[in-house]
Amino acid sequence: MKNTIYSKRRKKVLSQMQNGVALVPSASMQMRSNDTEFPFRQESNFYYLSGFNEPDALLLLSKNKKSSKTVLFLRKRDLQAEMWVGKRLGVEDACAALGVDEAYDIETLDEKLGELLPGHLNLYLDTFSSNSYLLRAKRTAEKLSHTRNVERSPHNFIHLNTLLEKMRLHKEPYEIEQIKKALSITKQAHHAAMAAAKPGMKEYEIQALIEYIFKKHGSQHDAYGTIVAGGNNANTLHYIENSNLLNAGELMLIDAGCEWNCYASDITRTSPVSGKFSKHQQALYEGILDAQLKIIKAIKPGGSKQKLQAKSERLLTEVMRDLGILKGSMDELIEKKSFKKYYPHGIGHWMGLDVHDTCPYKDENGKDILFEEGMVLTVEPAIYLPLNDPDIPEAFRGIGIRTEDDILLTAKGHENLSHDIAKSVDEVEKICAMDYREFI
Ligand SMILES: [Mn+2]
Repeated sequence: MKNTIYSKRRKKVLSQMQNGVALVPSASMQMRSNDTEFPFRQESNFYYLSGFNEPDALLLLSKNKKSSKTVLFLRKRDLQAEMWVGKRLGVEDACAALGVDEAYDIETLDEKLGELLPGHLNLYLDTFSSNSYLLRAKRTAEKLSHTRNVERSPHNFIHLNTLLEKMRLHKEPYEIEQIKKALSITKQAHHAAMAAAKPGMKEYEIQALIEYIFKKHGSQHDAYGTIVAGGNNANTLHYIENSNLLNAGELMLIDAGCEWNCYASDITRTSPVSGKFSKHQQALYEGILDAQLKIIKAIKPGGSKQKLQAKSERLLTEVMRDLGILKGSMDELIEKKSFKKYYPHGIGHWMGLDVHDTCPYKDENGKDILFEEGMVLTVEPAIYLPLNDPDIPEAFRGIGIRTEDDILLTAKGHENLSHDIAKSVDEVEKICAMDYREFI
């Protein structure tokens, strides 16, 4: 079943290729310090086409008039190395396990490329990458181009990512399932965090609880660096220090999501450290939430992220004007983009194998990509009001609020995949009053 998904995707890539060879390298282990390494995370495009989770591999798809085939280069079995760092699939079992036509030891790459590249015109690869396998393939292609007895060899470089990014934009049912599974764990973590937070705790204690729940439920990785930001720290957009105190009366912004089989979840919630929103916090929170609900409601096939952006700018400007944070007429505030000072980022992004999925927002003609069934995007309106900004009414200074959900485009509209993560003031305050152990 699993292999069917990947082999279907490989066939789809092949069907869009002219005469040529496509090369997709895996990730490799990265050194953290001296001889210790970062945890391994597979390269998304490689995983998308292979489902194979080992480092030091390369997928090759080739197509010419005569035939097309898929080839995987991977590490050979090595009992000594496997005793130290774990089992390898190995060359012998690769074809049966992964459904590729041929498999070879990655150490024979240069030699095999010398045989596999001739007879093809195009090389499909990440043209911007400095991946060592891709550089070696380019060198082999260059050498072949100087060899007179080879009838022809690849000399056109085509950016493969463009093709893959378009494919990844439309999620298959299997992919939606993985995102839903990731979200079911992320939900527990957010609820536990809301319930556990108390004045006097450190932000990293909440981070530890969130990441404990991710791991406890079998998530292999956090989809991105967890943000736990108390009070004014929420106004630092990518605050990952998480080392300050959570203070009574302040809000706590948490942006955290786990991965499931390399698929991301991306959720932000803002909750009161002491368990109850203050009047001003609630007014701002409900303004942003109301805007978010209206934006989500507008999501349906035919829409676009750019339209949602414009809608979010208007709605959040209204919120800030109503609360006296921005002053002036709506038209003037929109015209001058006054909202940018307190809402400086986009309304959302594609999500999938990457938390910020590398799918296009504009097509080849520069036109906005229109929403279609199967696309997944986040919706994350926010207002950040720094403590040291004298233009902001004093009661609102030091408050930063963001609310983020993951939305699936359906045939007629949308499905909020994270609809069951507490969000209204009542729901959030109810969770805050609970015992966090109920969510572990
Ligand atoms: Mn996001």
